[in-house]
Amino acid sequence: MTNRTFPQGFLWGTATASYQIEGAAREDGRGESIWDRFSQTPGKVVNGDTGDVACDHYHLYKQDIQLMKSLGVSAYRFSVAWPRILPTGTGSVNQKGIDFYSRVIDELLAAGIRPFITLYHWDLPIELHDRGGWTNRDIAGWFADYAAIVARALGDRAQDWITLNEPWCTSFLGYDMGVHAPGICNHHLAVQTVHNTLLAHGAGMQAIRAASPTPCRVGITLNMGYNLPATDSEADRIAAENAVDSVYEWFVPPIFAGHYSERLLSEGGEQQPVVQPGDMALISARNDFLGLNYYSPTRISSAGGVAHAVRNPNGEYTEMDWEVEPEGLYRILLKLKKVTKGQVPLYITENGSAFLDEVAPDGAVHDERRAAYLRGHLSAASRAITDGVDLRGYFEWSLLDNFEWALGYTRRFGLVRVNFATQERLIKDSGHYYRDVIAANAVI
Ligand code: IFM
Repeated sequence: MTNRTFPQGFLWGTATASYQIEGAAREDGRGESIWDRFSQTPGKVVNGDTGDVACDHYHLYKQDIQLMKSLGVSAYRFSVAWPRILPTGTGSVNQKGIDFYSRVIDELLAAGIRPFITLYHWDLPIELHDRGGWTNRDIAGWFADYAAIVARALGDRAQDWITLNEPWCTSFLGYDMGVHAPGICNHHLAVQTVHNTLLAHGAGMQAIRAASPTPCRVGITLNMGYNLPATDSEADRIAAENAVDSVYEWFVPPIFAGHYSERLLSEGGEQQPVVQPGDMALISARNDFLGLNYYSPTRISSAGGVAHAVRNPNGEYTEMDWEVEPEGLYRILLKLKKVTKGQVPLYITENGSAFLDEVAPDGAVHDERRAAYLRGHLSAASRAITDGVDLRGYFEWSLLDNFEWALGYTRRFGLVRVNFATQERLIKDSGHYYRDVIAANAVI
């Protein structure tokens, strides 16, 4: 393998999530989710946007899968909407919901694309929220029951499962900062939510393995950046090394070492998760892989004597105001290799960029910056593999422009442009670039 070529069998994927693309919010028995409620609450989402229609993928899934096939992707990461399967979160199953995902899987397999299913990408049934949502530890059981139903129904054809997407966001954006559904601002509840998401992950893994009719692999997806020094100074280097990375600290030690980070607990004062006997064993059960969502590093400065995050005055930033810096991806991959003792295969389950795309007079989208972002991050991934990281696949975020949560439709991440008025799709130049990368199995 040269430095730019990927191993044989490396998976080239794209990623999406149910609420961000499906639409059909009230169709075929789907129940209400916390994101339906949140987006319909005035002032919560830019322009009052909602996922009611989104990319209308619920109806256009065949076309979207054909688009993926034309790009040559070998894997697709998508999420199942809990309220399509169990409209009130627990109890009776909505067969039409199962049937939809069953059709998606059949279509994927016919196109030669391997499904990676995320069971929770933020659309919690509203009835479960009314029962305390993620702050209620019973959610571990509710989630495990739901996961078993899906694994039993689809596990004959899908073998790769991700329990939760970015539980840090569920916990802190949803329950501490209140900028995501359900929009609560209570740090103590957020800390307990961390623990409950971890419990749900452990219980979910058990349930999926027990219910799947075929052997399967189960993991979780965590969003992680990397603390890089703001300057070359020794003081900044030390400050960056010592700065807390909240996602890493809250989730990696419990899952891979069976305990919470001493540092977080000692800094947390009275804000501690309530842990019951047996919890940590459940949480730290074997993972078949770990999914990493990487977008950007954090720059740490020691100026003024206190380590703090700063902007990089020389950096390039995306429309999310996230710095473009592939070195952070390389470093976090190496760090994860070390912490998992090289024994847990890794997937990059999301990586991508939002830019202000325009359709040019020639009818194309010349998004050179997105293609350059991809090239830089794929080079970093390739370097990490050369340095011994067991990286098995890369899922670009995202296949389609879609509903970017509280920012509504104002940020476009897609390799494929979506005209939200007509639902027309148009492969951007970055999509063509990705197609060529896949064909070469190398960064080009
Ligand atoms: O759109 C989100 C996705 O749902 C989760 N990871 C980050 C993406 C970009 O913000």
